[in-house]
Amino acid sequence: MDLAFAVAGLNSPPGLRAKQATSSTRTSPASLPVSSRARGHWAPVAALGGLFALKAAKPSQSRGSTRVRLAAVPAEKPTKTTLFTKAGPDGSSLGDCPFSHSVQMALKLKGVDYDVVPCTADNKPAWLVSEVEGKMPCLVHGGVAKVESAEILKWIDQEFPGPSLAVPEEFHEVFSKCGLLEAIAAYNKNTNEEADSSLLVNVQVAISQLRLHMFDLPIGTPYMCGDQLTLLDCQVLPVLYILQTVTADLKREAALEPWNLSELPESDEIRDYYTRASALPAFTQSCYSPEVGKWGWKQAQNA
Ligand SMILES: N[C@@H](CCC(=O)N[C@@H](CS)C(=O)NCC(=O)O)C(=O)O
Repeated sequence: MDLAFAVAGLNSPPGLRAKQATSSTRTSPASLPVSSRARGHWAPVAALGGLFALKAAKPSQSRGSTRVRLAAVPAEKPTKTTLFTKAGPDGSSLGDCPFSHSVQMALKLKGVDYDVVPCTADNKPAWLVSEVEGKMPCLVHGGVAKVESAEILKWIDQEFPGPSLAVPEEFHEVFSKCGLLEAIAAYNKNTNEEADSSLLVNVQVAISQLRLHMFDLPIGTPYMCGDQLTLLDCQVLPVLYILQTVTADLKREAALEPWNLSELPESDEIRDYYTRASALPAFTQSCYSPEVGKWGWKQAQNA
């Protein structure tokens, strides 16, 4: 059974209202003002050529035009290519999972026809539990069930025709080394004012690592590895989506000052990258809703 799932679509990319900057020049890190809030922690950021906190547009809450085809939990392992993933608060909608978001992006870039099956802890099919310890995301294809998103992503690239999503060897460690997911997770979970500035700086340092990576590419390179999206973009964008659609709400609820890419100058490489890449259908059509994202991170705060 297919359950249509659609989040009301806006034209702008999820979480960023800013006009796309098309400048062919790099933003000069040295020329940018430093956040008064983060000034005390500025040294490591400056050393990385970081550029933060120019007060630009306030973080927005715009939503992606999501279209994910959801199916009910089947008892048997499906024959159709199917992604088993965390369910949202109602137990049947698409849950917040950046790893599944990455997997869906890769499937869409390959043009794969697939179903998504959101599962709760209580309704995972027996084979999922016995075969892969109930781990999700789990992609089933051709009777094989794969878990661990990094492995699933490589598998998708090898298994399906369509554009190569391979990440050049020299960029294999960009995502794991930048520590973006870990930094955003720690920042999102924090509700303590004293710790917030340094956790924010960690997020900004991780973003700086990505910016430095982009600085090494020819000027005007649109994506993380070149002119086409690769698995690296599939990993980075779902994490930036969290920062852009969930973090500010969490911070306001905790009476903390919010920060996200919208605080950066419009010509900032990573802000510009997110504006550009998050407008692509493979991204917007695989987003869970910001409300579901907030629900997930509130749970993480209380865990
Ligand atoms: N290292 C794993 C992490 C997967 C993960 O953390 N999945 C979470 C959501 S983001 C999940 O599905 N939790 C629900 C469950 O396991 O029942 C991967 O990369 O696939």
